[in-house]
Amino acid sequence: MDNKTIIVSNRLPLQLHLSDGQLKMTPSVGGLATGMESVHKDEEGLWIGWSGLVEEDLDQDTHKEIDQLVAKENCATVSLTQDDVNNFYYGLSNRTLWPLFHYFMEYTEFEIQYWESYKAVNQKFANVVLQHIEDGDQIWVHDYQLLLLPALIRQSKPNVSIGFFLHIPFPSYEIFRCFPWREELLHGVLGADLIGFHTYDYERHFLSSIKRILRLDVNFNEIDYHERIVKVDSFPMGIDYNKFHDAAKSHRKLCSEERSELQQKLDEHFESTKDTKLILSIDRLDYTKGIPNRIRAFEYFLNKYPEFKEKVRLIMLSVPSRSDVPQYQLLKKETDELVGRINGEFSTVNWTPIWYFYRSLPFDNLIDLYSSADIALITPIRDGMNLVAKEYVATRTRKDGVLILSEMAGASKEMNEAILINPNNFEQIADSIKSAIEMPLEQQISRNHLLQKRLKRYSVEKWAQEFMKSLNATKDIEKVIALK
Ligand code: GDG
Repeated sequence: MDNKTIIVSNRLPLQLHLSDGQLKMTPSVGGLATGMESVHKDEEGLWIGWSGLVEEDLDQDTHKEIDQLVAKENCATVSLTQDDVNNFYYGLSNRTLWPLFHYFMEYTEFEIQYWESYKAVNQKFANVVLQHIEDGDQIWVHDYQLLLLPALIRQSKPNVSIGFFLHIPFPSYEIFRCFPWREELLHGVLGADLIGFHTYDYERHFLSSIKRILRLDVNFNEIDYHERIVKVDSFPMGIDYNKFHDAAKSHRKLCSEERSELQQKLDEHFESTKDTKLILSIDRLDYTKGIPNRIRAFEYFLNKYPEFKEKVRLIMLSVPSRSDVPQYQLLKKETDELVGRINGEFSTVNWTPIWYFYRSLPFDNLIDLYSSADIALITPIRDGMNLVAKEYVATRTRKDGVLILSEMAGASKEMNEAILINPNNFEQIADSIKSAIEMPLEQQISRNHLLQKRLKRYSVEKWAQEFMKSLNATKDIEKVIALK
């Protein structure tokens, strides 16, 4: 039998819901799920992850039903208890590693029970992987929830090839060194043959921690580790360019009856206020995304350039996220208050400066928003990559529109033609909004032309292929070492 590829991530590329004892399955819409499609579509391939349901809510029959349902999609589940979810997922993953790796030291909690649970849950993932794995298989592990998994797999199966990709930033040594179990975490990920990051900077920070904490020899981007070579590289994640571009194109052609309710509302808005520019932001409601900063910068813009009152509107889609974590609840409150205060202060009979949606929208509505916006204002304080910036550009079928993007997002490294800003500099953001509104059409087109060309070439499928190609190449390095 041919060697197979096993993908492992915290969540599966499908969502399971249990309502009134009935099990429902829907595909995930996220970038990871679409990106990995090309790797996963292989008949022999397998995707392992948590179903999103906790053991306490499932009886034996439902367990079986879940296994059968997901098996049809070439998936297998890791079963988690409520306690695992509290300590591993909401605990070490989202109250420790997430804030720490995004430089939010003040939000970072170092709790021993979180760490114990993180180790135990990584072991649960390893146990499921080990049930399915055979010598010669390749495994691609994803993200910060599973940093210990590569070493746990390698201990039992030294002859498989393991890749690891981190979707969030890897912080500088000075930040990473604060993590109490830093050596164990690094040894965990070094179980992989290939470790990938979105940008060269994250790669550099990782290698610096490897050298300074573990005192290992690093030769350019290769780590000499227990008679193995571990390769480290950057693979900036792309998007499914054609999916976004084509959706926006066919969307434009829809007749008025076929247009979604949101699009009709947007159409009405444009009919009544022809000169009003629409500025869009889309993100999960997360403190890393710089949402309050963005709203304050918009307020600053309205005060600094009052001639744009009634001529511009900020439309913000904030997708609910991790609402069990206190900082997310506080952020929700702060955002509601800021939007309320600014709308209260600036609104006129004909104009509300901010339209704010706190929900997730279907894909078609997302396309409505992307294609209606003159400007995208994306201002994270830290962001591993930021796919929204890329998706906005991909939907510009006429090549008009301006992207204002934080230089703290990994995406900024490949999107030099955007207006790059420091998310903490309100004055710069305000001036950028003005420049974006006034940017001549030819300049918008020439910038988007270059951006689109790059996004089309380095799509998410290409990203996955490049990673797998590089993982396969590590097998050749091993052969050379064995010959020596
Ligand atoms: C992490 C890292 C890195 C958003 N709202 C809706 C919706 N979305 C989709 C977007 C986009 C995705 O969710 C968000 O991706 P981002 O990259 O912007 O952000 P994170 O969720 O924080 O992702 C990030 C990423 O991993 C990949 O490595 O870029 O830095 O933090 O695809 O389109 N989709 C639908 N409805 C919505 O309301 N259907």
